[in-house]
Amino acid sequence: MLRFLDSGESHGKALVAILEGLPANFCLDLDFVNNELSRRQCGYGRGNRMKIEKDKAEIWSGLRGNKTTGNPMSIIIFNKDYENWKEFMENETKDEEKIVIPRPGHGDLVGYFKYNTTDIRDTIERSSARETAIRTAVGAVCKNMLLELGIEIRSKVNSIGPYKDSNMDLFDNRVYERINNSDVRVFDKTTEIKMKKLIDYCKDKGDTVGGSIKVEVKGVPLGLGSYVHYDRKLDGILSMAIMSLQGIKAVEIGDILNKDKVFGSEFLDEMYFEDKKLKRASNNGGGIEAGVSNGENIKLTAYMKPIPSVKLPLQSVNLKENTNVTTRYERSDVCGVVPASIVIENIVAFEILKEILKVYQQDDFNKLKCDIQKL
Ligand code: EPS
Repeated sequence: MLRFLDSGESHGKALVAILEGLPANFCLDLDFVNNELSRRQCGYGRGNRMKIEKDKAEIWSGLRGNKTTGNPMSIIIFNKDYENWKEFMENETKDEEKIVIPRPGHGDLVGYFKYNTTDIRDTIERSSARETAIRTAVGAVCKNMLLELGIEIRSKVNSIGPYKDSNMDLFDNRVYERINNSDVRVFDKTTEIKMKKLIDYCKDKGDTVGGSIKVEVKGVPLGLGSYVHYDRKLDGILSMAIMSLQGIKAVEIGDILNKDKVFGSEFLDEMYFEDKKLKRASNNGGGIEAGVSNGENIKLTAYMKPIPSVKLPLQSVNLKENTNVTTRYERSDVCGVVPASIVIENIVAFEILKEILKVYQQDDFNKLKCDIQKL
């Protein structure tokens, strides 16, 4: 089974992961992985941390040359900012420097009580979205493999604050090029201007803003997931994985929130044969029926709340003194929706490859490729 564990603190030496269960004999393109890492670092609304880091993945095992061996793969990304935090990270915090005021919406309060810490910094270091760098690297290895199997994952920003982009075909290359060249990953230029103005406004005011992301997967074979048990349903597996991304509060599969398609007769994806090929009149179900991929594109929308580190003081508490106070400021991004779009592509890549390997059970990439090509 394909699985991974990752570790590392936001300002620690490095982020690391062990990815196990990859088939052997796949030629990995490390530049592809590093390109995903730099895509994750981009986007309007990023904070100053991204000026410090230039994320690069090193692969320390699981490859010979650039070929996978079937051995567990270890991936490492060094944190450049560690140099600035070294003293701090290697020593216990002095009492007067301990963080005891939680930010509403972050892991601060729950971490403080759950792990019985005296310093919220212990929680911040791991709950930080910095962890998404290593998760992106893991997913990018899978995404690279999926591309070789003819499966492609694309994404765009759907909305930031109240502004919504047009619903475009992500697999139209001209459309996608424009989205990839947009600082906020949208198609409409006027929407882009409005979104950027909103982010500037938030930055000046000391506030943050959320939004939503559309992801689509093309080329997924019919039959991933299963309806026989609750924990094998592909829609559940994908939404759990996306939900685990920092800040995501809802996941939509297909087009269920579309108020124009209320009735079954409007929403359901009718079938017909054309030139002996089974076709669908629509894809409102998002490519998954009864927890199983049906061969149509998988369509997902993820909804992200505003980042909890706001400069504007919010009402909070001092957990050491049991008093009412206002929050302290922690460096952060203004808007995390653009990087989340890239992270989600890679989270989905890991889950889709995992499900493919469950169905096709091949340890050799070439055999896996033959199986998929036969379909
Ligand atoms: C992030 C690194 C973090 C944050 C951000 C994402 O770095 P630092 O805490 O040093 O500024 O900028 O994390 C959050 C928004 C968060 O709430 O934790 C990154 O690498 O993407």
